[in-house]
Amino acid sequence: MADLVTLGETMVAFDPNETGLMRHSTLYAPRAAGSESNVAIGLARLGFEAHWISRLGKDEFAEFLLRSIRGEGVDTHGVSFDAERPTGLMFKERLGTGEQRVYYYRRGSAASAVKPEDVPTAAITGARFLFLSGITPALSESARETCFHLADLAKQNGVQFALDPNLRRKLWTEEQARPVLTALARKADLVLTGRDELALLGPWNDQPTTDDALQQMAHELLESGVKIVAVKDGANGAYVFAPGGQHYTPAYPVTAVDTTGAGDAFDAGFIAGLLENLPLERCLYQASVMGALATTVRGDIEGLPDMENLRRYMEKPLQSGGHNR
Ligand code: KDG
Repeated sequence: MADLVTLGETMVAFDPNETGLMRHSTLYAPRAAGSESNVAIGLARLGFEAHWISRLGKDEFAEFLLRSIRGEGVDTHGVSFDAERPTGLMFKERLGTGEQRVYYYRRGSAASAVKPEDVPTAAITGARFLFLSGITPALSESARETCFHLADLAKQNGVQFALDPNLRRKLWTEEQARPVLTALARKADLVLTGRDELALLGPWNDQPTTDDALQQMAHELLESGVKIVAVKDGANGAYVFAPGGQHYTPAYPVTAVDTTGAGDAFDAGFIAGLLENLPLERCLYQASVMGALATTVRGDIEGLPDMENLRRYMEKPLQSGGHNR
């Protein structure tokens, strides 16, 4: 039985070796980039059984992604191949100011054509957790339909459904995203959201700028049937809300070099805590340590720890972002 099954698009991300406008970039490192495979890798590194389902083109990029993800110990047997459509790609641009931009080449990709029949039912019903991000329903009608189908399948079979809205403004607008994410969140047992994305999960127009507004929104989600709401607020820390109470943790001190993938690492850390039956406060702390560690290294997953190191960092926090001696 897989501890976690997830479905989503992973692209080859071309990461430039130098900073500056893309037009001047001559050297790129390819990396696997996909929120859902990041979560699966995060769990696999901690020793859990994670299964990633997707569609890839019949191309060399697909081979690169399979090798990268499988090489991390993630089960990829649910991946199917499309001879007509390519594997999605993205390019990163790292400006000298520290600003990062991404350019997607994923429209019409193999993964965007995913449909409910592509996912073996047993892969979902035999897992402890289903993880979906709000990126997948933004890819196409059939991808959206697949997300709702999987969420229903999870619910009917007692599989815990975890959702991260992961808003991607290059894929859809907030107006397009809100009804879809709100409906999907109503089916979730666990919502893992950025503070700035929380308002998209209900009929709220404004972001929760005050703690009262944050609590109010989280409680409304709990009243709608969600069992746990975890809220990520970057350097300001993170919160968890559940019917039994709420907790806050300050951000774990690290020197961040690349924040991409931090949210996925947080999700993996939190779900790992639930899989281990840790108290919610401990799940939150573990998640925040995972999220912080992911930022210490360039790339989405390169900074993710194994269980031994995660425990070490949890027991002995780094000194003000520096290194332990
Ligand atoms: O969370 C990091 C991912 O978002 C990124 O690596 C690629 O999944 C991705 C996306 O759709 O932007």
